[in-house]
Amino acid sequence: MATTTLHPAAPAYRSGLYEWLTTTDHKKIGIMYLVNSILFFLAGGILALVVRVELAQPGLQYMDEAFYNQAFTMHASFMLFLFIIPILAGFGNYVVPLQIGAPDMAFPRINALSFWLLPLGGALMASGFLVSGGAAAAGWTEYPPLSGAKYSGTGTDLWIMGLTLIGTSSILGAINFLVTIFKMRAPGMTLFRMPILVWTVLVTSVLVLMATPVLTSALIMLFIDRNYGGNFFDPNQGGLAVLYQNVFWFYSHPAVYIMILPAMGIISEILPVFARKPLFGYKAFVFATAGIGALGFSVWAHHMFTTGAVFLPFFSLMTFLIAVPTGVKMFNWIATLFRGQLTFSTPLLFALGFLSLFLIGGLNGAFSAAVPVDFAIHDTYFVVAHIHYVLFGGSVFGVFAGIYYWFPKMTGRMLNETLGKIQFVLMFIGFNLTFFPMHQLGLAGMPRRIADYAGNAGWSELNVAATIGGFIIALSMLPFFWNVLVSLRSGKRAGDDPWEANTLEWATTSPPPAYNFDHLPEVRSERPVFDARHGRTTAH
Ligand code: HAS
Ligand code: CU
Repeated sequence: MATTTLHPAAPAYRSGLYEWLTTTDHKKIGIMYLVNSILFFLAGGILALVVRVELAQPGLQYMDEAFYNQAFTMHASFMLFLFIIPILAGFGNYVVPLQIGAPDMAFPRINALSFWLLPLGGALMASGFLVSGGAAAAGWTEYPPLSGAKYSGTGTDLWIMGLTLIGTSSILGAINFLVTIFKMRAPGMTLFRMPILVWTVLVTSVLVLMATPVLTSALIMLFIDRNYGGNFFDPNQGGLAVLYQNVFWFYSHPAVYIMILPAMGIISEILPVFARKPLFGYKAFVFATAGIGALGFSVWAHHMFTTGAVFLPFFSLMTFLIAVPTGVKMFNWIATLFRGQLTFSTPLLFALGFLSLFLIGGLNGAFSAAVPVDFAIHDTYFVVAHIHYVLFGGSVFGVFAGIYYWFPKMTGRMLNETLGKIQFVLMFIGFNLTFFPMHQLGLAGMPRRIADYAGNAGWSELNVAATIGGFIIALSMLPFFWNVLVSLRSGKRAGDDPWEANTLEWATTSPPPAYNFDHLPEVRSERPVFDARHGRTTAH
């Protein structure tokens, strides 16, 4: 087998805390992304429990409305901006250079900067809890006038500054991914031989590059309005409140695909390995991903149907259209599983969880694309059900699938399968108990973002169920953390390629050396490691 030799002399290895704080190694940075994101997942989860405890019964029991508003605002802000987006970037960081046979990211120091902006931005945002008036409280969308100077305090300024840093981190990361993917692929790794995860990170990076600066501009306008007497969004001074919504959603709708595409990439890596088949319809999958990315810029106003300020037929049609490429992917995933030799290891279970739950979330999104339906469910718990089925059922299940899949590569140790399955079952049950009833609550008219509701509204039982479910989800994290701790010390040795997988990261040691590969197998298809294992050397 022909091989390509890369960086035979890796630099001397420093150890300890100093190494982590100063590293520019994409693998260490990737792991720091994951750890930082999981910490914010915990913080966001605690805030979610605060919200669920308050909502379990009618009346106000444990807090006032002002604190409740901070709790759900910071819950969503942590989960979206400091957990899901960065953890997917973390997987990209760790896995993409390995999968394309590169020694590191194109700009390793900028990569380190992208990471360090995250804890900094997160700390700024979270410090709102310490100032008088408390943290940001106008919802994760921070619509004016609620987020204007009249109705909110320093916490909102801290939120704006924190999010600007987080956005900068995303933009720098996107440039880094794009240059890495276009310029640093190993010999033979043509674009159409790249693993699907790399494709999803590529399209996601384009979305970040085009959308995130627009968010930054919305934040800067809001900041000017709040602090320097700008009147961008104040109708009394000739401004326009819906301008903020337009600019915000021009970012935030593409952002929901920033939050799902890499998770789709993760499960597209996992399903073929555990079904022992190639991914069905590789090229269709690539074009569907690009199609979702492109269409993603023409649907933002489905968040503003009820404002009366957008052209309904156009945005409704485009929103329906975006279900088509996603449907193509659904078909491909199911066809990949069809007649495969399935091994029900934990990564596959989480990937199947993704498939079933994202399907529900996607479909109820498609319901909301119908304008009359949206008028009925807008700002109700139905939307809360939708966002959790796509973001938790989709992205978070995808993230855990990825953790169980790549943990052996990152650490050299396997995670325990029994504990993994216990986590999956608890999380799956807890998730559905929490969020399925929210469809019904929404249809029964329960608004989102309220701390209190009438006892005779008929919403009490379903709210109790949702709160119990929330605690089961929290419980499901215990076997996970236990599993990670025990496995790090004494987990079974993984070897280079424990899953008999297809892509290049499995062709090096676990964990890989500083510059990733001593030599690379020849790349003649999108499954180079499979080819090497089966002695295939001819192109197909
Ligand atoms: Fe969404 C609101 C529509 C995907 C996240 N979404 C949100 C919010 C978030 C979010 C966070 O049109 C709330 C923001 C807030 O705080 O206010 N969403 C869609 C549609 C899709 C979709 C059509 N959303 C996502 C993903 C997210 C995400 C992915 C994050 C990861 N969403 C909406 C709408 C609202 C909304 C309205 C506003 C609601 C309101 O009033 O506030 C699609 O991308 C989903 C496509 C996937 C599928 C499933 C698989 C496809 C198959 C093919 C066949 C299906 C067809 C459709 C042909 C559809 C199997 C059949 C049609 C039927 C009606 C059954
Ligand atoms: Cu949207």
